[in-house]
Amino acid sequence: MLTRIGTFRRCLLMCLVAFPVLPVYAGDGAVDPTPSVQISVAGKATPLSASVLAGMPHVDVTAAAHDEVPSAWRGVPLTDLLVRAGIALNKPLRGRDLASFVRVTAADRYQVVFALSDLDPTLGHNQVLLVDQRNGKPLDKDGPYRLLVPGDKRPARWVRNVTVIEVVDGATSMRP
Ligand SMILES: Nc1nc2c(c(=O)[nH]1)N[C@H]1C(S)=C(S)[C@@H](COP(=O)(O)O)O[C@H]1N2
Ligand SMILES: [Mo]
Repeated sequence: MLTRIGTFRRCLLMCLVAFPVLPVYAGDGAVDPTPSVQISVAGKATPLSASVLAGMPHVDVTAAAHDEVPSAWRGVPLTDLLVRAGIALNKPLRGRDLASFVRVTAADRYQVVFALSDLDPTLGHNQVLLVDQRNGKPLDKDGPYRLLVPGDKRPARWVRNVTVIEVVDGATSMRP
């Protein structure tokens, strides 16, 4: 018959087998091969490393969530990231691209979407930034990347801890 302590030990052993605690080897730190944000267009994923993101042109915006004191945010325009991933937002969208949407996913699986056409400067021209700095410092628990939509009346689309940005073809009736 199993004693109480015997059952406990068996449980402990089963937990260790089911959820092994593996050491995470971080490498020598010279190169970070981990993609920081993944951009995916029509199912084809392009990882964007932290160094590539850091090297892209940043813009500054002052904005406040809820009734907070406004913060100075710095980030990369979402349109620039999409152009880099092959979406031609540097000219007016046409045809079935007008039925595409952009889905942003966070580490906690929170998701929001934007119509691609709302990001087109010749149409909705909604300013959306992928921010990596707040008041001159990296984002801590909300980062390393957060979406900022300064024109929104409440910060529900200010997605914290962004991991994936996808462009999805939403057309159901147009020819390819
Ligand atoms: N990843 C993630 N981002 C998120 C949310 C969330 O649940 N998960 N909530 C959103 C909502 S509804 C709001 S109001 C703001 C809150 O941001 P704050 O905590 O900085 O005020 O974050 C937004 N971003
Ligand atoms: Mo919210």
